[in-house]
Amino acid sequence: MLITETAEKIKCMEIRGAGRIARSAAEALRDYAKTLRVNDVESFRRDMMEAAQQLIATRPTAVSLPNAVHIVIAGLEGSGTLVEIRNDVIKRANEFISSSRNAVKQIAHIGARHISDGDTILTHCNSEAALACIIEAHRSGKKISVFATEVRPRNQGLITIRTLNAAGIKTNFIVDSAVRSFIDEVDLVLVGADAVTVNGAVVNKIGTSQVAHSAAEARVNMLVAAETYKFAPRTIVGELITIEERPPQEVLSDKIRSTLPNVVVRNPAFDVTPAEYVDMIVTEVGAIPPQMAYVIIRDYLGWGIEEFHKSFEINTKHED
Ligand code: RUB
Repeated sequence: MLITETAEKIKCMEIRGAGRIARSAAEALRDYAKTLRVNDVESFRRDMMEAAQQLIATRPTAVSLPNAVHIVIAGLEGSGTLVEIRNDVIKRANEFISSSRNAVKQIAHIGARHISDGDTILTHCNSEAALACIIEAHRSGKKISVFATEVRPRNQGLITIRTLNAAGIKTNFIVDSAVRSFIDEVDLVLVGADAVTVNGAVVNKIGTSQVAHSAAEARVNMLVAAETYKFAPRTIVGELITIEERPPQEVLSDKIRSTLPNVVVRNPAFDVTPAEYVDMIVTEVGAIPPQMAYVIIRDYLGWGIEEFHKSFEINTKHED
């Protein structure tokens, strides 16, 4: 798929969910690298960098997107011929795509071990990683049932209930505001993530923090399923995750809004759940307490102390 086409599909959410967004960006860069007609390394680098920027700019919250893009283009600055550099991008993209798929499978096995026979699980939004854990627990013979939220305004809950229904898992479909009413019937909350910060805060679909709050009040454990490439390296240097605010038309039509001149619709797509509300984050390399997020960033995303210093210098320069 061409870069612009992929970028448009990510923006309008035809391609959505942090893992899928990351893989489709890697695929787009790979296909672009294959077909890019240039005669020299410099032009190849320039065009690839532009494509990378275009993809990263589509949605600001899912850290999986810039992480995937950086993994794919990491070899661009190295030395080599045009053929070598082109092949390097293609190889890295293919490696990322297959390791991302494997990560979800691995998370499913690890996450399923944290689900007990007889559990009722509440999930919010539509997370491939969270659903993989639930489906794996069901597949391994555990009798489980699910509460799935509607997820206003884009109704991702519908995708979730279709998947659970197809897997033969008993599911209760509830409106977002009914979470607290049903939380006493729930044994475990399990959601995905768009980003995990260095201090273990989880950024996920708007409403997740309310779910987490209800779970904490009712002493229900909260698990987050997140591949390591959803951890946000730049939060080490204090960078905040940008919360995407989407168009008001997703919430209220222009026709209705035009009759309400004093009303402003706010439509943030994500919110932040502090680490204290999260019991465990299930990654492909193991289930960790949120306080261990730094270890993932350092050991699995390769953000050593040099990167930290480089970024710190850049940040300080910006402040001057
Ligand atoms: C999707 C969302 C999902 C995470 C994790 O939001 O919040 O919970 O992206 O999903 P949107 P996955 O629908 O706005 O993209 O586990 O599939 O990566």
